[in-house]
Order: sequence, then structure tokens, then C-alpha cells
Amino acid sequence: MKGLIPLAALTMLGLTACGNTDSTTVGADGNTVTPVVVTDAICRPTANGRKVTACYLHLVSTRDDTLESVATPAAARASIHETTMESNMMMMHPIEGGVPMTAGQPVVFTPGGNHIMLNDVAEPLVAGDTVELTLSFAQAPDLTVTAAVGQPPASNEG
Ligand SMILES: [Cu+2]
Repeated sequence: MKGLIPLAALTMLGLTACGNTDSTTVGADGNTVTPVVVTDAICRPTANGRKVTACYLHLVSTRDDTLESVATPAAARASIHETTMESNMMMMHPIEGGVPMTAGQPVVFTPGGNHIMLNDVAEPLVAGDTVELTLSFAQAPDLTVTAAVGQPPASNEG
């Protein structure tokens, strides 16, 4: 006589949903989702004896969000500036309330436009250095990116 073969215990695949560190979250399908992608982050070298410089980057958010602030260990203060023309002079101002990001639409920080201003830079920045920039958003987790130090593309300058 043959006995019944007991069913083997079903092995459950343990799914972890705790990947909520850095800039990544785990979506409903278990794949990692990066809410905000940053590319082309670059900071200008500091001019001789000067402690200010500007950084540029490209942002794309997967959802509507707002870039609220930027911080860096390389400088005492980092702020988000816009560039405007006033009486034929290029002026820059802090952007109050942050920079809105529409889902899927690139937000560009570029010479002659929005930029990240670093004040009281601790050590002179020379080409080849890197600068860590931590971006804070209304919704997405903080995102730290490494910017190269060098001359940004000059396409929109002037
Ligand atoms: Cu500025």
C-alpha cells in the first residue's frame, strides 16, 4: 500500500519593504523607485581668494514635488538662486519657497538661470575636487549627490 505523500511545506519568499534609505523607496511591485534623479551636478572652482561659487545640475522627479533647500559640507551656506535681468544687468536672488518640480519634467540649473549658490566655502575648490550636495524636498527623502568641480557647459551663459 502506498501512503499519502505529505505536502512539502511551502517556502515563502521573504519580501522586505524596508529599503527606505537614501533616495530610494520600494514601489508596490517590489522594485526600487528613485523619486528624484540628479544628473550633471557641477560646481565652479572658487576664484582666487573668493569664498563663493555656484553649482548647477539637472533634476527629474517622478512626481510633483518641490526642491526646498540645499546643504553642503563644503560651505557654510548653500542657497537656491534665480538669475534675472534688471536694467540690462544680471542680478540674482534667492528663490523663496523652493523650486517646483512637475512629474517627469526636467528642472535645469544652468549658468544664466537657476543655480545653487555656495557662500563661505571652507576650502578653495579646484577642478577635479568633488562637492557633496544634499537636496531636501517637500516629499521625497533627502538626496545627496556628488558634484564635480569644473567649468559647466557654457551653452546658456550670457
Ligand atoms: Cu547666486
